[in-house]
Amino acid sequence: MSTTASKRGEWKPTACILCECNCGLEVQLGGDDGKRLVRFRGDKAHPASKGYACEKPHRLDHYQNGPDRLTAPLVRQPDGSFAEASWDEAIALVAERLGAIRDAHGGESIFYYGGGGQGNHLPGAYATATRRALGMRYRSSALAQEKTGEFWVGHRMMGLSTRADFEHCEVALFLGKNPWFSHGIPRARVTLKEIAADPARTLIVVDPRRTKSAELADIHLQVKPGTDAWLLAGILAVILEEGLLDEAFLEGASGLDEVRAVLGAVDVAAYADHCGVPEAQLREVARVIGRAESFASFEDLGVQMNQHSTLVSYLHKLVWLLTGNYGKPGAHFTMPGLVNIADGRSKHTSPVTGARIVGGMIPCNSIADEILTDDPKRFRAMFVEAANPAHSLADGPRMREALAKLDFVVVVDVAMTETARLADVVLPASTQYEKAEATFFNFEFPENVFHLRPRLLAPPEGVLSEAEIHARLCEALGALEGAPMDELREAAAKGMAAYMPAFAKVAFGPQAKMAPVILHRTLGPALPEEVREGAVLLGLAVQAAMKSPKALAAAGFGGPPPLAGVKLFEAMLASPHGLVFAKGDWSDVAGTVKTPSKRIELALGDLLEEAARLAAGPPAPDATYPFVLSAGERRSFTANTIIRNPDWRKKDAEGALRVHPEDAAALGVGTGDRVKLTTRRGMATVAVEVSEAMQRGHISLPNGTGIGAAGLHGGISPNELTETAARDPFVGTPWHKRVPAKLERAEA
Ligand SMILES: Nc1nc2c(c(=O)[nH]1)N[C@H]1C(S)=C(S)[C@@H](COP(=O)(O)OP(=O)(O)OC[C@H]3O[C@@H](n4cnc5c(=O)[nH]c(N)nc54)[C@H](O)[C@@H]3O)O[C@H]1N2
Ligand SMILES: Nc1nc2c(c(=O)[nH]1)N[C@H]1C(S)=C(S)[C@@H](COP(=O)(O)OP(=O)(O)OC[C@H]3O[C@@H](n4cnc5c(=O)[nH]c(N)nc54)[C@H](O)[C@@H]3O)O[C@H]1N2
Ligand code: SF4
Ligand SMILES: [Mo]
Repeated sequence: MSTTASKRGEWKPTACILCECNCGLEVQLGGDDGKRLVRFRGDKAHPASKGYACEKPHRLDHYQNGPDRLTAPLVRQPDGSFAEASWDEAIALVAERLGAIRDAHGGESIFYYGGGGQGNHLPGAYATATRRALGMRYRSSALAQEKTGEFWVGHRMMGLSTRADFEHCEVALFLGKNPWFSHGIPRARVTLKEIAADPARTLIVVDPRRTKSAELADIHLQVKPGTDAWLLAGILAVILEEGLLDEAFLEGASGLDEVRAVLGAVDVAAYADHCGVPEAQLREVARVIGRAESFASFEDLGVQMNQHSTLVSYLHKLVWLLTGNYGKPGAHFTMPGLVNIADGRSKHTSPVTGARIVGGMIPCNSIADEILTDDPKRFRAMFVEAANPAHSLADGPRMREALAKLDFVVVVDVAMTETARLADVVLPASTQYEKAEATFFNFEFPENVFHLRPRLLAPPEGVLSEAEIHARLCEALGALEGAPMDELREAAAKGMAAYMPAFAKVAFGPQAKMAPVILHRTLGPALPEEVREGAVLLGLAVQAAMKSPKALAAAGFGGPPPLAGVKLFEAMLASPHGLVFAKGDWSDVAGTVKTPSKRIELALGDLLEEAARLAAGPPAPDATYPFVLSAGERRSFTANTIIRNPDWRKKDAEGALRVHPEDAAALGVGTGDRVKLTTRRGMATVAVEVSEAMQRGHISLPNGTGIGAAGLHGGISPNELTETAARDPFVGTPWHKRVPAKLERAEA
């Protein structure tokens, strides 16, 4: 009998999938069919969230039982419509078409996008097998429109990526981040309130808006939009000028003189003026940071999707490095993740436009350029999984044109999304509550947490997990031929002691690249149904044991790597509330720098050159488009496009445009009135919300709106207004927070 069948009223452990925190939840199933998610509570047994949850997960049933659900594979017909197909037909068609494109143009002409969103990263792990089976070389995901600049800078300065310990810091800073609504750190609201309430601790928020996080803060630096580079350069100049450096810490770093040559020369008063922050306040913040026992800092979209994004990531790191805030409690750390999701290495460029690839990802803003060209190296096909690029990438119309030009597009999703509607084949996936799921956002320290969530429900007829989809694709492509599948299955039935040696032969043989689907096919059937899709974790657990033996041993997973890995794997399967898989030690982090020189590299020549150019001041505003539009604010009821039913938004159903009272008055509009919003790329009519939180000249639209089969219900789609050319010169990240815009009163 399936243990998925549950008694009514029983609390079942799972997690929220609406932001990267993936707080542990307990859920009760109900409704007429017992398939509704009816009651929720934070899971106290979850080692990271410890019972915490915000208001959003109470509406997760809108995801599980949402509109636009896909229930059968769909195949595009000659007349342009979709027809349902059997799985055998659909898989055969995808394998045949992608196989033919590979044979004609090489696997590098097939582009992979997605692999996981806020709650699901196992598809990405299984997809590696399909990518290898087809010889696919290029891929990307949403990370390459937000985090690649930060990763790249971290890699060059320290050889690694970092996060910060807000739980224990004396001074906390949020730069272009509104954690009250967007979270991003464990138990965000509790942590923010704790810092704010403690007179010995200081909360600093840098945001042009007076956000809820800014209201809580001890110091709100209300910068002019897009001017954070001047603010940070000014803070660094004060740190250098007033000797707020941590000299002992900097003995392990190189390049201070080069940094001083550029940033020591900054005119602090002029830079304060450029960013709109009073000089005295800027100086005070430099001192508060420089004198703090510990300082934790977090940058997010407000700066990462803005002018100077990579430069800001660099200057931001310099602030906490010059003040010695790495490798001690309350400061920054690096953690032993299961998968290096924050990989900042850059070895290659994109095939057509030569865009810098970071962590293996092509900049999202370059994707359309790699397709809409006659260059023979262009992408010919795209495999999209658990992502909605037709909606989420800059310049929606151009992205749609690019998708239309491709010879073949396959989309794997739970819902009929804006992207799926443009596909040749749509493959319906089970939801994150109908299969085992997990994420690889394992950013906690010193106790690093992993949560394999058992499925809550059996999937409906006609949909499959990504594990199964990729296994079938690899089989159809002939990529599993010669693999000892029967032998492995028999070994799995006997237990891990028999399976491991049999699997080791595969792992070191020619079939190694198919390991994810081999695990699914052979180990999967031996696992409990609720956690079956976790089979791929065996490989990752063994790799983690090889990479971070000390941290795993400290969490109870010691011994030789294969044994430690199996122990960890079995614990993952048996921990429906999540587990601590690695325990770090601050004294180890202190010495951890992975640059070739084993020293922290403070001076990055290209970025110092860019910093020197700040002296010219901000660009003059565009007279035609006098407003700065931030296109994609996180609000109480936004969650990317994960929830497609607009009814889930209790407030702000339309996703109003927030406008300063004086700007609204000048236009003669009030809350609820409609305005015509025009950018260089597009035009939309949108409802206004007059908001004291805005500053003059700055307007803000939510993200994740403007979706649904019936057209644009639930607000407007922000990327109808953005353009791909507005991007960072180093890693191509979009400048969505700084879209030049014009506002007019809409005719009634
Ligand atoms: N509720 C909710 N939470 C989410 C999500 C969601 O959709 N809804 N999405 C998740 C995802 S995918 C991500 S990446 C994170 C993003 O999380 P955040 O980055 O925190 O989210 P945003 O609201 O997009 O941007 C943060 C702030 O940047 C400010 N900002 C705009 N321009 C500037 C500027 O020039 N300088 C500075 N310093 N700040 C500026 C905005 O006013 C805004 O308050 O949120 C995650 N959490
Ligand atoms: N203008 C503007 N654009 C933005 C942003 C902005 O602030 N402004 N924010 C950007 C950011 S930070 C991000 S992260 C992106 C997010 O954009 P995307 O990465 O494109 O993804 P999501 O909107 O999170 O949608 C995830 C998709 O996964 C599907 N899905 C859910 N569960 C499953 C599952 O179990 N299996 C499969 N196969 N599919 C599933 C959902 O139906 C949805 O289609 O948007 C970006 N776009
Ligand atoms: S903080 Fe994020 S993961 Fe946690 S409950 Fe809220 S939306 Fe869900
Ligand atoms: Mo994101």
